[in-house]
Amino acid sequence: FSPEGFDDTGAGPLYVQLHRRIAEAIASGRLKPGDSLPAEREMAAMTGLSRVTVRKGVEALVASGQLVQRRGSGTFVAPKVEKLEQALSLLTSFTEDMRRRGLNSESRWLSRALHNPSPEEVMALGLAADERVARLERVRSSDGLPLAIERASLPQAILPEPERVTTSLYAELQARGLRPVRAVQRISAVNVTPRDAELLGVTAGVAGLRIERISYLPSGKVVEFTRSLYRGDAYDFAVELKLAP
Ligand code: 16G
Repeated sequence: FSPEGFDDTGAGPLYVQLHRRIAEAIASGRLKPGDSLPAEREMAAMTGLSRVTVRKGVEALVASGQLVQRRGSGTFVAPKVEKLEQALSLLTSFTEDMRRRGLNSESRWLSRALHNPSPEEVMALGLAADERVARLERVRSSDGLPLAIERASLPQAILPEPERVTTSLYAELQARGLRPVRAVQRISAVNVTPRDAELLGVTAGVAGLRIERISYLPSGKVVEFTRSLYRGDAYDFAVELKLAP
């Protein structure tokens, strides 16, 4: 970042010139995914631009997803994210989906324990009066890239020892003869909250996909009520449509 080349004689507003310069550095590979950018104050000193101009230029790159801002740690070049296409009509688990693509899957556990259920969980899971709920909360990643936050709730009767789930919930259910065979899923658009943005390594406010899944045993008993937040920049959900009868 040098002061040379910024001019106010027709090359567009100064913040646009800065935006273009950073975008070019990313495109040419001079700035690489994960590289950190100097603080706003330093960039202003290096370029001779005002802090307001620097902020506007950086904000535009954050909005377009080329830079990522993390509270307390600074501004970085966004990691390269290849979009994953995910079929919507198959009842598969995260681990299975990643394995099918030849990718590894990792979980960072946030919590894994039995709790007293919330009214929402009682309704979704159809819990008995004094039944507790197993809650599994984790960040799901592949090759170090966080892709989704998952908050799964299961009746205690289905998963009495949540701490036994180490890698795959569905593998554990399968081993206990309780693998779900049917599920309903709802997808909605959200803006990622600051807390979730921190967990996913994205900028607060970017687009995310909230997915709710309720899955069932052949008997009709509910197995899980899971709320997931998928990165909007990492997922494409695809479904096959048939002609209405
Ligand atoms: C998927 C499911 C989630 C399930 C999890 C089990 C969606 C939106 N959600 O992520 O409901 O609990 O897989 O994954 O697809 P695991 O067997 O790898 O733990």
